[in-house]
Amino acid sequence: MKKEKNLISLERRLFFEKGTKLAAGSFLFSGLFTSLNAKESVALKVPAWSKSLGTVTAANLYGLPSPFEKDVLKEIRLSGAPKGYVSNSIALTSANSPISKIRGSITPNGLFFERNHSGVPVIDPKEHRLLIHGLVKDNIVLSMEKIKRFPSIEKSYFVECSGNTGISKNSPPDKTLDDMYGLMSSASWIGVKLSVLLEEAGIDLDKAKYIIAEGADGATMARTLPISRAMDDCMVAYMQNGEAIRPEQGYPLKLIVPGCEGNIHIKWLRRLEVTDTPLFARDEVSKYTDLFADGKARQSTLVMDVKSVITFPTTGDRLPEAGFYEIRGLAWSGRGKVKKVDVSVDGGRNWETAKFSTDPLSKAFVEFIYPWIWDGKPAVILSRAVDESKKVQPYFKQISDARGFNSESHNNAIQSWSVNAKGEVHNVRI
Ligand SMILES: Nc1nc2c(c(=O)[nH]1)N[C@H]1C(S)=C(S)[C@@H](COP(=O)(O)O)O[C@H]1N2
Ligand SMILES: [Mo]
Repeated sequence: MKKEKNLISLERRLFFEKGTKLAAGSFLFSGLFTSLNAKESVALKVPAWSKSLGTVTAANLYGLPSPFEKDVLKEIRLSGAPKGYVSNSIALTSANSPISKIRGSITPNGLFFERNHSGVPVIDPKEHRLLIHGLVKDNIVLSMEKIKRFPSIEKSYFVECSGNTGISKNSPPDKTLDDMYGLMSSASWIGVKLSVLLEEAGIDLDKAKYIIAEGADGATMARTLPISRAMDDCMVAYMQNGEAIRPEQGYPLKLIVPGCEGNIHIKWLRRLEVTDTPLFARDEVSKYTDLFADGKARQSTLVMDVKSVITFPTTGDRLPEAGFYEIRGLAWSGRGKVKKVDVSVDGGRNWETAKFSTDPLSKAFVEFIYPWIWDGKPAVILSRAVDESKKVQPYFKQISDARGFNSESHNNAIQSWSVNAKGEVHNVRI
């Protein structure tokens, strides 16, 4: 039978790839496939939708997902606004991406996470301007039309809020993957390199040390960027996964600072000032700093360190039976490409290297996959990423030993999930 042939070759592949000492000829996937064979007849039924006309194409001029996917939505977290923020509505603050329900290295635009300090402004691109001034030869004011006439590039980069997976004293057993990891997303951006625009304005590279970037929203959010980074891989983006940047992500213009904390990706970008001193804005001296146990705070952490998380199976999932499962997850690093991801299914005693679904790109998400035969016994599964700068993802204890529990941001710890004998998956900290 064809199915059994596939089964055997899949099993062999697994056997040789993993080099495990499985008894030759054992049916690793038998549970999975025989149950299908028994329940479903070989001849396919002709369903109702094969016997009638579909809906009118023009009924939906902006494509939407299948109505059967309607629970795949962003989620507003009821944490309220952080202290010190002017916000009269929870909806003004943030929405998590449903990480557990999507796959791969790109986040669909409609499911990209949101973090807004004063809501989402509605900006007319015809009226929007970008001012470049300060330590430049000429102050320049650019319309969107002019910006789009500069040579452009396309790059995939992740954006992760520094508060993603916030540090907390207790392992939060009730917290799900989406609760903890939903403040991150990844897209393919098209825009102009920031260095091209700064050079156009005639940046004075002898004096310039920083760029202050400011948004056009009610928060006029502003951050300071070191000049070395500004002249490296930053971009001023106007397209997100092939269409105009979504209003929630900064329409019509977003500053991309690859690999750095979400907060410095200024949305609704309207001003770039070349300076020799940092701005010391609220969001770089009060928020987005890391408060250590001794009361001292680290500022300008900026880079998001190497991190990974298993996205299947995860909290809320229930494995229906013992047998074959593909463990999968996401890995990323603000310092370049992810070099490898190791997976352990025994609480970190033994590790094996996972495969990638696609080639890792610098400062972008990559999906890792790892074949697993669950024996039906309790297990603790975890992943650990290493990047090309040789940084290794730490255990939570290493982070809390160094920093204590005061800081909320920049937690890139290893995440573990436990699977009990019933196949139920929970959040555990080991
Ligand atoms: N102008 C402006 N830029 C902003 C913000 C904002 O409120 N206003 N929020 C910042 C924060 S804290 C994060 S994490 C990212 C979130 O980007 P996203 O909403 O496109 O996912 O945008 C950053 N840029
Ligand atoms: Mo953020």
